[in-house]
Amino acid sequence: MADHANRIAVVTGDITRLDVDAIVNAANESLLGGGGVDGAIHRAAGPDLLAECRGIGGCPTGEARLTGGYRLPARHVVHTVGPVWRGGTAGEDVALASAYRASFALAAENGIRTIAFPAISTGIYGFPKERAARIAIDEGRRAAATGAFDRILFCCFSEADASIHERVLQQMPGG
Ligand code: AR6
Repeated sequence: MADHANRIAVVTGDITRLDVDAIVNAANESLLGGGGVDGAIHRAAGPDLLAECRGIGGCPTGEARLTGGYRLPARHVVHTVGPVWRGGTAGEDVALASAYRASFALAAENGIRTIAFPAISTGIYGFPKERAARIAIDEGRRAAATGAFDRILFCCFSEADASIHERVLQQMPGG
């Protein structure tokens, strides 16, 4: 168990630079691009990514879809859609956990062993950062415990976000 838990790490930086089997995109239900990390991933991957996304026809909140990585160092992109924060009583926690769980499941089905996540829903969608980090790391621990992954990275865009994740990771031992 401890061995699997040690496969989880928090890193700071631009997720589009990571050389992993898959990076996760915090997309919207259209899968046709947007701002934030979604915009950065589409810019770095190039137009072929959007072309493949067009053929998918969208993704409901809490689900995930797989594409190629094109010009990214990552071979694949797992596109998932987190919830828009509406105050916390509209099922946001369950929807966010579902986005992580669906991403891990899709990755495992496709033989992806190294995966990096951005802090889904915590930017434009307004989900409180620490609450989201608890859900992300809880789901990361469940996925690590299956043994399906060699490396699970939580890629934060700022040092401040990374310290929140580090703190949560240390507060929640075991799993
Ligand atoms: N690498 C890593 N993390 C990043 C990067 C990057 N290059 N760029 C931003 N972040 P957001 P959401 C962080 O807003 O809240 C889009 O328009 C950012 O600091 O990208 O799920 C979609 O199309 C934050 O911590 O995603 C949707 O419409 C985290 O990524 C909507 O935004 C998520 O912020 C989704 O909103």
